[in-house]
Amino acid sequence: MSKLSDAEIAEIRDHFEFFDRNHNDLLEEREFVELFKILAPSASREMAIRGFNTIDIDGNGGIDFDEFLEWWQMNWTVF
Ligand SMILES: [Ca+2]
Ligand SMILES: [Ca+2]
Repeated sequence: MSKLSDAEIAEIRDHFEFFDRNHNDLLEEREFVELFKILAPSASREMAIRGFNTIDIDGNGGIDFDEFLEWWQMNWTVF
């Protein structure tokens, strides 16, 4: 985690906020599916949902910024 500079974190935060369409500081499943479609256009909806469930570590139905940051640092690996 500490490997990221403030500028990098700010950039990731921008991505997060861009996809957080309803601005509740969580990426819900439908928001994540949209993000995933852009990152991995050939991936199926099932893959996106599987990824969502993996990234939502605390299982509260949304990806918060900490969860997002962790995932981002794994280079979007989920499967
Ligand atoms: Ca949201
Ligand atoms: Ca969560």
